[in-house]
Amino acid sequence: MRFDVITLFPEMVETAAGFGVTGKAIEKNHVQLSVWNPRDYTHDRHRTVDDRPYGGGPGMVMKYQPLHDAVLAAKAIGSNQAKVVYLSPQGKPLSQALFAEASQLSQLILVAGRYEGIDERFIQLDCDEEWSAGDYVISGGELAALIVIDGITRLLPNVLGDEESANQDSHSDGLLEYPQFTRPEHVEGLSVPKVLMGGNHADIECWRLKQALGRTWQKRPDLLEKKQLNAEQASLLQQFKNELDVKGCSDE
Ligand code: 4GY
Repeated sequence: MRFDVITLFPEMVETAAGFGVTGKAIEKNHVQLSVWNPRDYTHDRHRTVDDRPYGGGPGMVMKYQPLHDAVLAAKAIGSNQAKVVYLSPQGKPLSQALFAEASQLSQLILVAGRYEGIDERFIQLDCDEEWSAGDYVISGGELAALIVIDGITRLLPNVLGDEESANQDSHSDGLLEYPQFTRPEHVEGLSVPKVLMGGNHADIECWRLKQALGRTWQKRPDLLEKKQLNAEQASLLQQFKNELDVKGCSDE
């Protein structure tokens, strides 16, 4: 899969993507990443990429033509089935499901805006979709584009090692992760749950599922409401709640 990012800050995207899982995936050619600076597609002496908003108001707006020509350049390099996505708070919220679907694409062109935004006609004419990293405002689309690149890259074949991807399967199922512990056994009077210290793998699996259900119920009840629990899951969640009641009783 190839990613192309249209950005006024190409080094920001290339540098950040060069670390960790995405960095390795690029190194090993599981993904290609190219960055395209709209400034390189201007024709005036000042390499102007922005202009004042029609109708007045504060700030500047990114001009259509440099963005359009940057997208054309990115399209010319890939196959002819590129999807063009503009990152903005007005887009469809990012999700694991959106990443899974996008991981089937051969080319994803991500457009990172700056200033007060971009000319609306570029969104209308050149973009297939608009995606949002969340209901907040950041200073430019680059960080959102990096989230997308990271989230999709880790789903591509052979990118994660065996150990990492096994974990992926069992918990991309709409539940939060179970808690993790490593040495030492005791930290500031807090010890590791006993079940994890023994080698009973069935008990450990059961405990982890119970924790995943319990934490999702505690921290993200909205996720549980969307999910239909099977009999085992419902029973484990009930156990989690019962155990909380017992521990919370001052006589225990
Ligand atoms: N949230 N999700 C987001 C954003 C701000 C274009 C400059 C977001 O994706 N992008 O907050 N972007 C950008 C939008 C103009 C500011």
